[in-house]
Amino acid sequence: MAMPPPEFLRDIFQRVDRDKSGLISTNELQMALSNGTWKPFNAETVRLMIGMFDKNNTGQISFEDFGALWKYVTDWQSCFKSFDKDNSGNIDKLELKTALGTFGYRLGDNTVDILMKKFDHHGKGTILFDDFIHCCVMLNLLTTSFSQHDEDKDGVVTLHYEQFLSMVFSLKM
Ligand SMILES: [Ca+2]
Ligand SMILES: [Ca+2]
Repeated sequence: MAMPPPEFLRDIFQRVDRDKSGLISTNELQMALSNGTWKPFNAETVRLMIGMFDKNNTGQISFEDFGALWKYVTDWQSCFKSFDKDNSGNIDKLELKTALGTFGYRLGDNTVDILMKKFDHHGKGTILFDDFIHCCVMLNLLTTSFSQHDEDKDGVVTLHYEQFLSMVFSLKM
C-alpha cells in the first residue's frame, strides 16, 4: 500500500495523541487500535510495535515515526483479512497454517497447535488481529535468531546453555 499524504497522517496522529503531547504513548496507541472486539488491544503487541518504530528509544512514537507505523498496521490489517477466509473476524487453526505456509514457515500440526494455544488469548480456539501480529512477529524474531546460529542451514543448531540464554535474552520482545 502506498503512503498516504502527510495531511492525512497528521490528522490521524493528532486524534491518536489524546493528551496533545506531540508523542504517541503505549496507552494512546492501545486505545487507537482495535482487534475487532470490545476488549483492549493486546498490550504486548502494542509494546512490540512501539519498540519497532520508536527510532529515538523514548518509548513513544513521534510524528516522524508515525508514517511507517501506520503503514505497518494497515499492511497487517489487509494481511489478516486475506487469511481470514471465512470472514469470521478471527483466524482459526487452518487459516493460521495457511498463513504461516505462505510466509515460508514449514511447521507441523503440533507446532501450529502450540502457537494456537499460546496466542489464543480469548480461549475460543481462534486468534484475533492483535494476537496474530504478535504471533507472526515473535515467530519471525525467533526464526531469524535461530538462522543466525544455523550456519549450514540444515535446520539444526547446537547451543551451549549460555549461548541459548544470550540468544533468548537478546531478542527484542
Ligand atoms: Ca501523547
Ligand atoms: Ca476465520
